[in-house]
Amino acid sequence: MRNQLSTLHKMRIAKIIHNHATRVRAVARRIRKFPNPEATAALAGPKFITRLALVILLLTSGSAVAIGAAAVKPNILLILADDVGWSDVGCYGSEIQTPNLDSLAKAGVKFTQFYNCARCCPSRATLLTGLYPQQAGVGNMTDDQGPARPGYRGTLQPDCVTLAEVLKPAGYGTYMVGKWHLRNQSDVKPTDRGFDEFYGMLGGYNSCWDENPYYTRWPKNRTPRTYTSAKNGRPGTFYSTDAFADYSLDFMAQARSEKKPFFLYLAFNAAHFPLHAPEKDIEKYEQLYFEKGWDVVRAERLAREKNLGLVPPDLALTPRSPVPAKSFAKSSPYAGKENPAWNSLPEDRRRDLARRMAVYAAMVDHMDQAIGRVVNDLKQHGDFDNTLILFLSDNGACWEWDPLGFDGSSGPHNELHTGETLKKMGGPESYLSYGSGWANACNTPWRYYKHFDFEGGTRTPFIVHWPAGMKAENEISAQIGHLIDLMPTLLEVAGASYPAERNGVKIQPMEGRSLVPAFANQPVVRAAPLFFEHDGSRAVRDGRWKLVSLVGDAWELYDMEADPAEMHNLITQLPDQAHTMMAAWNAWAKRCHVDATTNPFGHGGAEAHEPANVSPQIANHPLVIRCDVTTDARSGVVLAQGGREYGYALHLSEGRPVFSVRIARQLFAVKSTKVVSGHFSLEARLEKDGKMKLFVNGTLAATGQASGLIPTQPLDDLTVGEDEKSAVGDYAAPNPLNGKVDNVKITAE
Ligand SMILES: [Ca+2]
Ligand SMILES: [Ca+2]
Repeated sequence: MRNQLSTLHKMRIAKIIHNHATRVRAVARRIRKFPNPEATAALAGPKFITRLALVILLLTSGSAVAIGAAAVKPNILLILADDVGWSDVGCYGSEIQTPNLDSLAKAGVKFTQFYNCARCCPSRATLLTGLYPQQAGVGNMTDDQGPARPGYRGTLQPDCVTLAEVLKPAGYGTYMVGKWHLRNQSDVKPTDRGFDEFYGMLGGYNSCWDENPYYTRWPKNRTPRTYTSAKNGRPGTFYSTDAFADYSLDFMAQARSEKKPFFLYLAFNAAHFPLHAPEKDIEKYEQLYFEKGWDVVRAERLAREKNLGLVPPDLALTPRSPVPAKSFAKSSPYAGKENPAWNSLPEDRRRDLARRMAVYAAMVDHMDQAIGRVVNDLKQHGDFDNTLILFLSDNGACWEWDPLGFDGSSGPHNELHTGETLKKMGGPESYLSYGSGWANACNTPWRYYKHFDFEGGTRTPFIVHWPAGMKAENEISAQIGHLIDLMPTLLEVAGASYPAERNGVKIQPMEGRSLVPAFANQPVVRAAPLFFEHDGSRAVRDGRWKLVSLVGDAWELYDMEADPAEMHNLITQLPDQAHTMMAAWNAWAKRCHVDATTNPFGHGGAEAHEPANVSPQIANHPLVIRCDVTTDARSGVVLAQGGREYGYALHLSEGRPVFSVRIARQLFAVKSTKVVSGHFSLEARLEKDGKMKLFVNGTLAATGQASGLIPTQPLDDLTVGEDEKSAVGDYAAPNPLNGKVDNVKITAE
């Protein structure tokens, strides 16, 4: 790949987001008023549910008593999947084999209307704190958007507590395994927020095959397990999902030896990109997806969902979801159009896409195998009955960034794999996503995807299993619930209390309601609607009604009982209902630091990027960076791409040019011996073996050695004359240069 960038401009792309609420209200006043339908109570669900034979044997009458029947505090196993869609688990209609989750559901409860927060970081913040993401300070990703936007600081704020922090004083051993994704520059780790032990990935996503440097053990003085990483394209003994199961068993053993009940937060990175899975699991699915394609898979999943009683029997298959014209997708020929029909694609493309989906399915399948190992361990030690097991996903399936998926790093680059190279997809040398066509299928029957507040983004499978605390037989609950409910639920089952303050700072009150009554098929009474905002998308769910908008778009209103797939917008028919919900959303936004209208970064943060023509794709490429500089300044950034984790920068320090490279947080810098000023040219090279060279006016001025090429596409875009957001080099960002930079040319070979 050759990727050149010769003209540079400022990266900030101002986004003007129109809030149509005012206009809608004006229209509303001109329309004849319809009677305002009675808002239904939280327990009201689709009528078809009542046709199911539900066998619920309470230990005694009333859920509180049922809880009390568990004389010993239950263990709590909270399992979170990553980017797994609503219909990806077998018991939610999938063809993917998940026998372990299916058997938990068979002896437990499946919720059909449970919500997350549409994206990795906000969902994790809410799950752990019981607050809306913006209240916890993580309304977007891990970028710190500054004190003017307190809802978007990128890490948990001082005025909230985590599940681990509340369960620990109640006598629990608190353990986390898996993906954290809740740290910005403050670098807060799980062990800083109440967890006794941690093993996993502090960041958002990376290889499932290479342990180093992406997976770490905290506290630092613990002896980690030893695995071998992939070599020469062949897997070693490390595969993240298996390692997570290993450490889960270790931590459960630790709790037993300390005679404590445990809280284990097991946050898989399956099935987030890069899609990586063992070949034997991929093989189960490759031919199946080639033969069926996403259109047949969508139809079959919907049929199974109807048979399982998860959706109304008359629900029609929605049209294929659109490819949002957003971020990298802006340069895609599919942007703004529906996903293409499977049969419209040529055979080689269908083979490539079938393999992508097979790797994804294999990740889900293998996650289920790992859950099976944990469940078996509980059974072997007699802990299975009194362990409350909860399973859900942090957001809907991921569309990034068009129907063909990407390769190499999150971005617009796609490779059509054919013949023998197909077999390498999913292995250690591959880095791929499966795209919006398959994501659409994984969210069947809902519309849209991860990022969005339509149901495809926010509705999660939710399975609850706890033989000692509730007796349920393949029960389905249509009660509406949300991640905010986990905090009060787990407090209740653990007999723990919500503190008034943490480290002397007053804590915000919980937003959710305990789901314990729902475990006993009793209503959860909810005083307020549920609210959503992410990346400017917005939603309100209030009983049967849902108000929702795409970013910068007008509100739409849906009757979720009659139209759960959000197909028939009632906003003009029911203006009063819409108006009431808009006002509620606005009041919530004001109360909870929610700001959907402006984003100083102009994009969605750590997982999002500006359009493809802005920053070169540099992952694993030798680099040649050239430019002309005119300045009398002694310090400042000439250019930078990336930040504190990965990237490169050319900058001046005490009048001397410096070439800095950052790889997995480690800084490699070479500094010219000569002082420069006035007009001069710079050229920096990062070579295949990690050798660094810096030329000033065509003369070699410094050499050094980095650990290799930059292995991943940096999160921060290329900026000239300063280093936006986090700093690559040994200076405080943005460190602007007072001068002129011309003729920037970056070659990624
Ligand atoms: Ca996710
Ligand atoms: Ca930066």
